[in-house]
Amino acid sequence: MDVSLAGISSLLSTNLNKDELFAKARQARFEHFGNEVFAYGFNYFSTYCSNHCSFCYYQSDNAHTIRYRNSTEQVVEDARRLADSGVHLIDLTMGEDPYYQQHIERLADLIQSVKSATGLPVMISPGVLEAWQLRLLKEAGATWLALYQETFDKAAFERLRICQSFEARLRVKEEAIKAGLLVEEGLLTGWGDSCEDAAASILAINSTHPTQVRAMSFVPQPGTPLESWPAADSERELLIIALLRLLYPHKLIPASLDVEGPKGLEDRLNAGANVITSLIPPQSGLVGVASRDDIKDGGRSLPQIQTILDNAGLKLASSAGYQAYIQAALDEHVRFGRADTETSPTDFCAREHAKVW
Ligand code: SAM
Ligand code: MD0
Ligand code: SF4
Repeated sequence: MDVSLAGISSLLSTNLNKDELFAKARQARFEHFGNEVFAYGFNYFSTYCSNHCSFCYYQSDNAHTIRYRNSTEQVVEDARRLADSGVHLIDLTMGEDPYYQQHIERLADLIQSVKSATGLPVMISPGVLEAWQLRLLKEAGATWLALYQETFDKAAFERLRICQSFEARLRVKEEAIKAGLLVEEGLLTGWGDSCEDAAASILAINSTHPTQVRAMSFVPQPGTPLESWPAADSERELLIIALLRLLYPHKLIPASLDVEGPKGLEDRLNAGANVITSLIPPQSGLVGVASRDDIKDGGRSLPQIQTILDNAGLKLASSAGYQAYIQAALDEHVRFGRADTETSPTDFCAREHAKVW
């Protein structure tokens, strides 16, 4: 495969022999993971956000948005339901909600409560945080930070993530790894990005040392500047998933239920994805990020998607298998000197003080 910018860009633009590309991606997944996949429970526990991302339903200017902030009891109850359904991880996602961002101990308490109630690894998607906050959340029990750059083109980033810093968002991921967290990196596609834009981001995505990499197709949202934009053709997302698999065969790559729901799952698995994400407990009142469909009726629950896994010849990995994978990834960060060992938040802050006083 020609992995130059031109080569990847032309693969995306012509999608020639896409079935052959998908078959190669499935083979690469099999060589690293056999026929096993992982499943992530999703808990969007606060839809308050102070940001203005042009693509996002939860941006602070959107008067249409259903705003809620679930109680700790509710979050723990939903996490328990997800854990009982057999997921490998709980993903706690929020808008950049000042209630949590300005009182980070509240998020730390929430992580601790979910961790002790489920015993599962916890991914947090809190937006941009300071290094000391990341260390506090790691100490509270978080394993992952999910923070998607969307695009590695700075000018495009600034059109998508209005008034946000491209560099700051990159830096947070570096600090997260230093703090001992794993990172999930992500691309948004179908917002007007060219094949060359997408190819450049596919090649740049590994620069933040992510252990998990994703692509999501843009879904226009009511009440946002891009509401009248055409919905992305998910074909591009499938090609990106396959290319990510071939370029980074040992990484975790999501098939998100949050773009097309269960009906889009088989295609994403057949493109080489190995993590089903955005599983949401039915009747929980929880929402997705891009799609709010298929939730109430339980369409985004593990029992509902079991047939799709069977058809794809795939099965859920064991919890121990998932734990072993993430531990190996954490060990790799230490081995390559990316993660500080044994630095507590207070030691870290003392060290930062010493630098400036
Ligand atoms: N507030 C946190 C943040 O921005 O990182 C977490 C919220 S959510 C997980 C954020 C991600 O969802 C975005 O980075 C984007 O990749 C994805 N997303 C948001 N709106 C979307 C949309 N309309 N279509 C597709 N993906 C979307
Ligand atoms: C998903 N809806 O996995 C979720 C969300 C955030 N860490 C994840 C984008 O697709
Ligand atoms: Fe807020 Fe995140 Fe949505 Fe941006 S993507 S508006 S930061 S919830």
